[in-house]
Amino acid sequence: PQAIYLADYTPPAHLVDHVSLTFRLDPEKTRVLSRISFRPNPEGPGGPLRLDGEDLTLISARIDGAEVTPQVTPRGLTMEVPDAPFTWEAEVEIAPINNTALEGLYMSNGMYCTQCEAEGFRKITYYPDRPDVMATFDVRIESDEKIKLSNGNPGQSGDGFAEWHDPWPKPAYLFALVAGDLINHPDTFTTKSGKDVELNIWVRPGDEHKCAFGMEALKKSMKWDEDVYGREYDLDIFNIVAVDDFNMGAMENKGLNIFNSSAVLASPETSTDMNFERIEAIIAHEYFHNWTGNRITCRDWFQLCLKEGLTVFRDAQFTADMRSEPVKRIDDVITLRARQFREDNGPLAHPVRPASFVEINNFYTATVYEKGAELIGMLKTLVGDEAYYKALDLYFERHDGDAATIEDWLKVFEDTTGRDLAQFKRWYEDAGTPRVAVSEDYADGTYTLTFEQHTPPTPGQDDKPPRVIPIAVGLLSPNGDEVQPTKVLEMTEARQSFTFDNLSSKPIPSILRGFSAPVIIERDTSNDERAFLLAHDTDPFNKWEAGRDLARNALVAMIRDGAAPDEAYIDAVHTVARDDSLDPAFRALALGLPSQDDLAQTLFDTGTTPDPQAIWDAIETLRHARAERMQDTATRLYAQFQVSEPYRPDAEQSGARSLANAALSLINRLDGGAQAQKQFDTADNMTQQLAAFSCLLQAGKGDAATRAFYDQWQNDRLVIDKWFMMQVVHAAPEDAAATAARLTEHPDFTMKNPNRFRATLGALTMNAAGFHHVSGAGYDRLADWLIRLDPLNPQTTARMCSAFETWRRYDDTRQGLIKSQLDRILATPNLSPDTTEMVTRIRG
Ligand code: BAL
Ligand code: ZN
Repeated sequence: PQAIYLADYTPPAHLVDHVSLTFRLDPEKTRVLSRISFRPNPEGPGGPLRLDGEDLTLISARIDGAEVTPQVTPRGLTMEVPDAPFTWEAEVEIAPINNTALEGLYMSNGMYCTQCEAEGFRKITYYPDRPDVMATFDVRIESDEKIKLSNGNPGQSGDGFAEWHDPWPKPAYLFALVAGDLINHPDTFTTKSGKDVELNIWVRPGDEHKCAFGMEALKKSMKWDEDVYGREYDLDIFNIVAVDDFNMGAMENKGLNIFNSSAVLASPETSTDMNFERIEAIIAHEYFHNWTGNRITCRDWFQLCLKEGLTVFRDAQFTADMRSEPVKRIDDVITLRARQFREDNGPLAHPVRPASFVEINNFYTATVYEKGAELIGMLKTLVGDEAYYKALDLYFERHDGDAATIEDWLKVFEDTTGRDLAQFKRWYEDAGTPRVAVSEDYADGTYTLTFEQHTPPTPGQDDKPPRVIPIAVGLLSPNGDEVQPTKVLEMTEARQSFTFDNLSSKPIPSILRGFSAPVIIERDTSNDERAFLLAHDTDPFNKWEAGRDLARNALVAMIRDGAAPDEAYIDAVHTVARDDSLDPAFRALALGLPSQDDLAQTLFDTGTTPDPQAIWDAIETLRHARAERMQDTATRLYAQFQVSEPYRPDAEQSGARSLANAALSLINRLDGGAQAQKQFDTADNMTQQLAAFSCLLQAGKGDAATRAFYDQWQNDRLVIDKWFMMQVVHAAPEDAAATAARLTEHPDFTMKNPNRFRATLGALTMNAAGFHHVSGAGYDRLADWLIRLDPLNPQTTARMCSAFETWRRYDDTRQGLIKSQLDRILATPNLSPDTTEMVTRIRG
C-alpha cells in the first residue's frame, strides 16, 4: 500500500455544483443512478476527470447526454472531458447484502444503511470522494421499504419512493441513506429564531421504549449550542437512526445521524449510568458536528482534528455543564492517559495532524480526537474565555461553507488576539507527550518553580523543539490555606523559571491544576506532600491526582520491592471516602486504582520490566488490604448511598450509585459475594445489576448469576454484549483466553457484528493480565480472530491490532510471542491495507 502525504495536497481538478442520485434498492443488485454537474476548478491542476470508485459495476456513463467509455480501474476511473462545465451521468450496480466491511451502502438486520466517512461514498458510486469537493444533493430512493431517509429536507414521496433535498453543500462523506422497517420516536424543537424543527429517532420495532433519553439529550444539545456558541440548526428536520452493525459510535451525516445502537438506545433496566452519560455525550457530539464538521468541514483528511478535536472539546464542555465539571475532567484525563498517552508512547505515535497515512481509517485515534480536544482546551486557557468565543465567532463567520485547515483555524485566533501561534502549532505537528521536570527553591519569601520540558523521540521525529505549555499552578501554605490561587504560567522555553514573592513560608505547590496541558509532570516529591494535597488541595483534579499518585507508588513498591500495602495511602483514601463534604462521585473516583496498563508503563519508564501477573497480584492484594481496613466505612457508605427514589441517570443519582457500588466491591472482598448476590437478585436497574454481577464474577461466585443474566436478557442484544464482556474481563488471568475462546463458540457470538466482536475479543485485551498471560494464549486467540475478521471487516480488525502496540515493554518471552503473532498476521494472504499498515507500524 502507498502512503499519501499532506505536503502533496493539490486542489481537485473539477468541482461539483450539484448531485442528483436515484437508488433502486435491492439487496444483491442495487442500482445507483447519478447525475453530477461538474465544472473545471480555476485553482485546480487541470487534466482529466478522475473519479473514485471501488467495488462498483459500471453499467453506463454519459457526458452531456452522450455515451462514453471511461478508463476503469479497481480504484476508480479517468476520462478526458471538456474544459467547460459538463454533466456526468452514470449507472452502477452494487450488492449491499455482501458488504460486510460496513463502509458504503450495506445491510444490517434487513435494513439498508450507509457509512461514508472517510472514504465509503466511492463504494456507492463514482465520485470525487474527497472532503474539499462540496455540493448540494437531491436523492430519490425507490424501494418498498416502509421508511426511506436521506440527508436534508423531505421532498415528494409516494408509493415506493421518497425524495430528499439537501440545500447545504456538503462533501460526499456526509451522505447518508437509510431504508427499512423502522419506527420513530418523534419530537420537535423550536430554534432561537423561532423555527420549528421536526426531530425523530428511528429504531427497529421493539426498541421504541429506549428512545426517550436520547431525544432529551438531543434537545439539550440543540439548546446548549445556541446558548454557548450561538449556533442554530439549519434544516426543517433532524433524524437519528439506530443501527446494530456499525464500526464506530455514530456518524454526523447532514440531517441524518446514524448511530451504533449502543450509542443511542437506553433504558434504566438495560443501560448503566455510564451508558446514559456516554449516549448523552455522543448525541451532543454528533449534533455539534453540524457546525464543526458539516457547515465547516476539512479540506483533506490530514485536517481531521479540525472537526474532531473541536467537537470532542465541545461535547466535553456540554457534559461538564450538564453534570459535574471536575468529575468529567477526571474521567477524561483517565481516558486520555489510558489511550492517548499509551499511543503517544509507542510505535503508533503520530501528530494530532498527521503528515502521512496509508489508510485514513487508521487515524480515527485517541491522538486526533482526545489530544486534539486538549489542544483546543489549551488554546482557550492561553487566550482566555472571552477571546476564545470571539475567535470562534470569527471562525464560523469566515469559514461557513468552507473546507478548512488547521492554518485557517489558528489564523482566526491570531486575528482576534494578535498572538503569534507559530509555537502553538507544534502541538499539531509534533507527536509525543512532553515530559516536564519540576524543581523548586525557596529563599527570603520568594518561591521559584523551574520547569524543563523534553519530548521523547517518536517514529520519524527525533528532535522536537520546545512547545508553549500552559501550566496552571496554585500554592498552599503548610496549614492548608491557599496562598496563591490558580495562575496560568506560560512556558515557552526549554527551561524556564517562575517566581512568587511575599510568602511567609515555603509553600506546597499544586502543579498542572485541572490538567491544563497534556504532559507528564516529573517531580520528586514525598508521599507526605501527596497526602497533604489529597487532604487540602482546592483544585479537584489535583486533589484526585494526589490520591492516584499515592496509590501508584504503593503498588509500584509492592511489585518492585515486595513491600506491604502502604498504610499511609489506605489511611488517606479512607479519609476521603468518609468525608461527607465531598461529592460522592469524586469519592468513588478517589477509590479507583491505576490500571494494570498504567502500572506496566510506570514500571517500564522507571527501568523495571513489567510482569503482568505481578501487577495483577499487587492490585488484588492492595484491594484486599483496603477492604479489611475500610470494612466499617464500606458498610456505612453502602447503606447511606442506596437510592430509593425512582431511577434517574443524572449526576446526583449516578454519583450516589457509583460510591455505593465502590463500597460493594470493598464488602465483596470479605463476604464472598453475599451482598452482591442480594443486590443482583433485587436490582431494578442495569447499573445495580451489572455492578453486582461484576462483583460475583470477581469473587468466583458468578456461575448462577451468569446463567440468570443470560436467561433474563437473551433477547436484548445490547445487554448480551455486556454478558459476553463481563465474563472475559473478569476471568482470572490464566482463564481469560479460554473464556473468550469458549464464548466464541456460543450461538450468540458473531464476528459480523462489531459490538459483539469487541465484547468478546476486545474484552480479552482489556483483561491485561489475561491477555499478557505468559502462556501466549491471549495473543494467539486475538491473532486468530483478527485474521478471520480481516477479510470481512478490515476497519475493525485494524483498530483492534493496537492491543499489541505496547509489546516492547515486556520481557523477551512475551516480546517473542507477540512478534510471532504480528508476523503471522502479516503473512496472511490478501491481508487488507488497513491491517497491513497497522501491524507494520506496530512491528517497527
Ligand atoms: N466522524 C466520525 C464519527 C464522529 O467522530 O463523530
Ligand atoms: Zn466526531
